[in-house]
Amino acid sequence: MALEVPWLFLEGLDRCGKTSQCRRLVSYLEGQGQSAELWRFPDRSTSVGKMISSYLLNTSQLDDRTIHLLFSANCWEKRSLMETKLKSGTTLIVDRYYYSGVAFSSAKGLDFEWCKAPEMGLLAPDLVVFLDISLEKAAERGGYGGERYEQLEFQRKVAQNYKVLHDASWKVVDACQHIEDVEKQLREIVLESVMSCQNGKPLSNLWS
Ligand code: Z5A
Repeated sequence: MALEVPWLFLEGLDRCGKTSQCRRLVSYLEGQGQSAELWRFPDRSTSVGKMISSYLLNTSQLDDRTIHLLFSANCWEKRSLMETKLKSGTTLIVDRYYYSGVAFSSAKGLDFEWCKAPEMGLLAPDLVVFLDISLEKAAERGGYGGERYEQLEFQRKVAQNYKVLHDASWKVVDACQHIEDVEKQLREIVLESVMSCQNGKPLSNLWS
């Protein structure tokens, strides 16, 4: 199946600016006459997403492996819609996806390979963009709220895991720049990706 639209996801530490930049990218693409949608994981609107949300808000407790599998299930329950959207020509700009699962769960001591296993077969993106920010800079952006993972020491471990997961295919953008400069760089990256998808690109699966 030939695919003519690119899709990508943004990763990074809490407060790196993913949500702001995903919104801006979608508006930009729509302004260019393209069909584009913003997705985010976790998607807290589904029944699985509600369990995740309550865990993140500290109103329920779950075993580390259980919550990891729920994050994974949250991606799986959206997989077929994702495929339908992409095949119908809608570019998806996704705020977090599977790398968050590995980076956050393994920060609790879970094995990387164990964390990756349930994600095998999810759709692989055309592009992973990592918004790079130091812990100190991120903390300056309003501080952390009350959610479970919003703690400096935990975020430090997550940052180390992202370094291990990082590979040459990732595009890294300095997220400490002015918000407009980050946006400009992201637009360039996305346009490059649109060009490289012009002759069609098959959908592929993760970790295959
Ligand atoms: N998680 C997991 O464990 N396993 C998984 O599989 C998945 C996720 C998918 C909830 O995610 C948690 O789920 C998350 C990982 C875990 N835990 N943490 N930490 P979430 O999506 O609900 O929350 P978040 O991803 O951490 O994002 P956030 O707090 O919404 O931050 P953000 O999207 O990166 O940033 P933002 O909202 O765009 O910006 C934050 C502030 O900075 C805001 O005031 C902006 O105006 C400001 N900002 C943005 N860019 C700039 C620049 N360039 N300069 C100055 N200020 C800026």
